[in-house]
Amino acid sequence: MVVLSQPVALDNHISVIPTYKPVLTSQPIPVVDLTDPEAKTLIVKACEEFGFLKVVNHGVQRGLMARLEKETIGFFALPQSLKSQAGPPEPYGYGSKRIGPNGDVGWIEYILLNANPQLSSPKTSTIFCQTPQNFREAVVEYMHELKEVSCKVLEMVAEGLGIEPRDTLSKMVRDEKSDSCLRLNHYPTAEEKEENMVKVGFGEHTDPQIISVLRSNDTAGLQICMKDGSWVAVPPDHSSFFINVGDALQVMTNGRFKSVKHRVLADTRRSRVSMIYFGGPPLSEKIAPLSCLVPKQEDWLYKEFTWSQYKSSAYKSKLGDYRLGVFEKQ
Ligand code: GA4
Repeated sequence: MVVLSQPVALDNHISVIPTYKPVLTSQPIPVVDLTDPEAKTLIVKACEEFGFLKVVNHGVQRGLMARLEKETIGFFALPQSLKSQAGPPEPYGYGSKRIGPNGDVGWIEYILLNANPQLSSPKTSTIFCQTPQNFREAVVEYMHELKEVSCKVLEMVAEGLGIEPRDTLSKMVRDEKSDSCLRLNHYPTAEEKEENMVKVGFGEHTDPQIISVLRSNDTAGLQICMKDGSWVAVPPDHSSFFINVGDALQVMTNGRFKSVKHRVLADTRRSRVSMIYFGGPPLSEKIAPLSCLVPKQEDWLYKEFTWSQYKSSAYKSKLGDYRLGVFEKQ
């Protein structure tokens, strides 16, 4: 367990951080051992039922996970003036409280980095080059490993769904032009103001990409939304990864997998750090239901779009919006 002791660096003048009275149900989160011969079937089942699962025996060294966590804590402990030089996020860079360009806020500071140096703007590259060397090295190594985890899971999904070839999904993330990114979040502790009210760290949303792979320290906060609309708290586990189905995978499976709505509520005693790898396709990739799953176009629930079109539309939306609506067929 890591307790961050640095003073809270978030500016306090945004007084509109939403608070929430959590109403939770309990439900076990599916756990899949990636070395289990049945893993592909279990992953598909979890993606259909929850759009979410935890994976163990994923092959990433604990040492690397711990190193990135330590470097991330070190980064957020830098003086505010230094961190602010790496912002504002457009969308890459350092951000505090403001999430996205359309007025969403949360009890959070973060840095968002593009995993593909070719897609980084000169500003983002400069920002990254100015971060501490140990931090940079841990980030680069972690992104490499997480791309492998994402691709491994996507290949199991393809096998489990009978999609051929088995790299149909993973090759989009492995592509040298893949638009994948890494988000490092720091949720400072939040004092309880009113009884049972907690601050929202990151409001409810779905992830736009194909797959997200999340790891956090041992502080709680992540919650996922069930099909019936109830919320379930995900117990933290710093040695495992949590997989989210993203909007693009929902489309490619024609809605068989649902991108999971999730949120993070701030803990009142401990700060939380999380690192999420978002596996995305190249900007020019056409996203549509896979014809091997849904051969007849009249059965497609979504229109075809490019990842670039989806991203532009996503960046015009608010965090909690249902972004796939405009791409649904009538
Ligand atoms: C949610 C998932 C990822 O964190 C993210 C977020 C992005 C951002 O913070 O820049 C978005 C959000 C996320 C969805 C809608 C748009 C874009 C903020 C926002 C309001 C990096 C992503 O890809 O989409």
